[in-house]
Amino acid sequence: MMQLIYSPTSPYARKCRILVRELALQDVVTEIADNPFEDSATLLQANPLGRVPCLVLDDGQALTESGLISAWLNDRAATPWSSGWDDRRLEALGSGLLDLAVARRVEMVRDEAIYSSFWLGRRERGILRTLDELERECATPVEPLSLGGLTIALAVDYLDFRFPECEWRQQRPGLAALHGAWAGRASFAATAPPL
Ligand SMILES: N[C@@H](CCC(=O)N[C@@H](CS)C(=O)NCC(=O)O)C(=O)O
Repeated sequence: MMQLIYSPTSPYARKCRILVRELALQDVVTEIADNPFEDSATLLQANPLGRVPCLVLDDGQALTESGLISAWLNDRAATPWSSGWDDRRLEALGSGLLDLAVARRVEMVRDEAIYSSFWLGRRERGILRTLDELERECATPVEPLSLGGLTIALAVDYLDFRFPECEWRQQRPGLAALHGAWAGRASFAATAPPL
């Protein structure tokens, strides 16, 4: 049985947990909850980076990075999602949006004395530019059940989770529709971060 080490608030880990459910891999992947900031022996032994998600394979090898784990899981599914270069391009943009949102959050929870308005502003501008670009991409509807579609939906959902004041839906009906398609799915609800 493969082991997926995750934390309940990690959007990167959530992507892998959703794939386990959507691709019907629950019989071959078991989930192990962990808090990466506690540096548990289980996590550090599997992943020297000290980050989640981490997928420990049956032979003991471990995969890090949500994109790699997702591609691995998709390859093992009986009915994989189709994923070409265009989807990978969108997946990378969605992952980048997530990276900016997580970096903005990290900057915000620092002690105010060392908090950087330069980095905060830089992250915010990047988030807005990427949201606008993704909205243009949605002019041709993005397939929700794709690695790109899922990653984008998770990135905007993370904005709702950490920055509820962010009105990303305004003027972005395409992105709102993509998020809406995921919001109604059982796998999305089952993996939602705790409030
Ligand atoms: N690029 C990585 C990012 C993973 C990541 O940053 N995970 C966070 C949780 S959201 C973590 O484990 N942070 C602990 C740390 O950075 O020390 C991926 O796609 O898996």
